[in-house]
Amino acid sequence: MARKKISLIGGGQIGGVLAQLCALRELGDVVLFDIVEGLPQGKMLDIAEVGPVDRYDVDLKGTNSYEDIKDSDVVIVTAGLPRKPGMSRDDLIEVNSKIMTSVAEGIKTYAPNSIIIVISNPLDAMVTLCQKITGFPYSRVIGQAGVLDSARFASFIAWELGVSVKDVTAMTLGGHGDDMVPLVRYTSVCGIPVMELLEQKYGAEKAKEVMEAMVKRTRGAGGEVVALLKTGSAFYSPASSAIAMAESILKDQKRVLPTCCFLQGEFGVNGYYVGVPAVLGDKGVESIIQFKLDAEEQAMMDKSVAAVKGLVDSMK
Ligand code: TXD
Repeated sequence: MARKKISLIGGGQIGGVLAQLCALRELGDVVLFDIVEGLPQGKMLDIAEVGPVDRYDVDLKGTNSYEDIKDSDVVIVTAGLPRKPGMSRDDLIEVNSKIMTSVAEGIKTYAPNSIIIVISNPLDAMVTLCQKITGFPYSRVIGQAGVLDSARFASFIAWELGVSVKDVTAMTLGGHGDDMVPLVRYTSVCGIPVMELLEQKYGAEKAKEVMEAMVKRTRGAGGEVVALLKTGSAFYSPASSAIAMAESILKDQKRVLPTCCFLQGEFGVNGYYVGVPAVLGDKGVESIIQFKLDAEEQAMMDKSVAAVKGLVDSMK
């Protein structure tokens, strides 16, 4: 079997961690592209030189030339500016749209058969733009947000209940913005609905308050990290989250992961990229998992989708 090839567009904070994770897991050969001369070459040399210690053996190349991404199976895009304290993700749209336009053209020309995972913000708008410019099928252009948003929600629940983060399953839907939809009803600890456990601990009324606080913290979790770092945004967690998606695609694992997907009627959304659970395999999005939302959940979803629409329509 030929080795897989992963190209990473953007060699900044997230790009560097992505490259290291690809190497550590030997997902395939890796190309790191950036417009800054020397940056991707330096990072890849640094990661390559520790292969004998970490015991990975893959080809790692840093480049400033799109030609090097040819024959990629998966391309992960982080090119674009991150937030600074006080900024919303949407404030990045103008500058990152220009960057995404050139990146998507590069991928279209040199890696026309690849599956693209976009990470750059504002996420839902950048995925939309990337699909539009490449013209790739919707199933081959997706975005990472939900794996991370769900992991943040699961972390808060585990810390609150004093249980292992490994045993919490949580899910968020919707856009990657302040209106994202953490789905309390489908969140569980080892299969037990989370509200049942919180009610045992606190009684019904306080349990509701505690959950509301965790939902709020999840919605603002990206900003919480930005406020602490002051110079940029989260990078370890978005990288790991995108790698889970890439691995499911490269190994055809068919994992069900919250993914920013193009919807055509699912959850009442038509013609927009929004976060929903999807089966990820070697064809990209192989199916979207649908289920019933109650009235309150649907209202939150509609609000989140309205925010995505507003932003995406502003690009037209
Ligand atoms: O979960 C999520 N989706 C996210 C997204 C979570 C956190 C941060 N997220 C967003 O990812 C963030 O708001 C940014 O838009 C991207 C990348 O974040 P990162 O922290 O990696 O930003 P850096 O360190 O500034 O790196 C960006 C790199 C930098 O090296 C630039 O030189 C490069 O992008 N860049 C380009 N690369 C290729 N082509 C072009 N045109 C280009 N312009 C800049």
